[in-house]
Amino acid sequence: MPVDFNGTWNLVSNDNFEGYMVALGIDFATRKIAKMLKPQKVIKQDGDSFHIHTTSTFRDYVLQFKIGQEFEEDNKGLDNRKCKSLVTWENDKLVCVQTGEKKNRGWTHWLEGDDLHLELRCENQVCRQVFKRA
Ligand code: VLP
Repeated sequence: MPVDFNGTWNLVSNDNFEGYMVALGIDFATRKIAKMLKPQKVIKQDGDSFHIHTTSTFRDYVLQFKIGQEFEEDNKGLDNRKCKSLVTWENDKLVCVQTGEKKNRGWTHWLEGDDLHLELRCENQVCRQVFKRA
């Protein structure tokens, strides 16, 4: 059975989001707002096609991709830097490498018990987020 990420997920913890945002060059005023947010993720998975909608009261971000197919990502409303992104399976983890101006940029999603985990990486910073089903 492949892992099934489908569902609506609410953020319950957000470790070192500040460090991750600083590494991305997000300005102070935006960081102050962003760290108060409790974003929700709506994930639609159909085979190897994914649609991940991250919503919040401040900004939304939509990401659509197919496993193994590199695409241009604009990061609009985040740091607005374009990068080339590639998502692959590493065992049961969804691993994204975001190649561009920022070194070591990417993220990993996985399920652990009933929780959705997301690790966000940029340069030497790692942010760890945990989501629970809405
Ligand atoms: C920018 C950094 C906060 C902070 C300012 C705006 C969207 C995996 C992947 C799918 C992400 C989320 C990245 C969040 C980086 C914020 C607005 C917060 C709400 O998720 O699920 O794109 O990369």
